[in-house]
Amino acid sequence: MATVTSASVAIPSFTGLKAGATTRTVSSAKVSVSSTPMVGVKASLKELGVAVAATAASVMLASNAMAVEVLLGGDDGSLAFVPSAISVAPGEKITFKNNAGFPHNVVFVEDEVPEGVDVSKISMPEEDLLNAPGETYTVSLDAKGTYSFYCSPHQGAGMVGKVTVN
Ligand SMILES: [Cu+2]
Repeated sequence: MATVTSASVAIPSFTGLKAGATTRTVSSAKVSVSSTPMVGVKASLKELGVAVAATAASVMLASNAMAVEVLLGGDDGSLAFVPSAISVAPGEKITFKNNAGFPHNVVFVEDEVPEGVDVSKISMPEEDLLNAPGETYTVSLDAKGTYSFYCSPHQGAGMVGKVTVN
């Protein structure tokens, strides 16, 4: 379901954590710790809903049918997914491409995906990173609904995004 096109590199500190705790436990802890600062980001994303919908529509028109590309890092050096909100059809390919400010990764939030979706099957491992320019991570989502995701190195800087499958 999810593929990384080229080798990614592990952060040594995370490798150490894995020895004493399961990956799932580490991941859950990170999500709950960061949930409070993310509230502001979510609110502002909602306010931008109209503009974001227009952006997503133009992205779909500009790219091949059944494929959407999201840049990791803005051309201006901003730590963001560009665009940060997209809409796709079930099964449509979403390709995240390293653009600037890397390393980046793509991790889906456990309690912010449709019910029954296993985030470990659609996320990159938190300790894996896309390090080189143009590296990609491609995923397709089958269950309809809204999914939240973030880049683990830059989540604190607001590098979060949303995809709606409909
Ligand atoms: Cu990032």
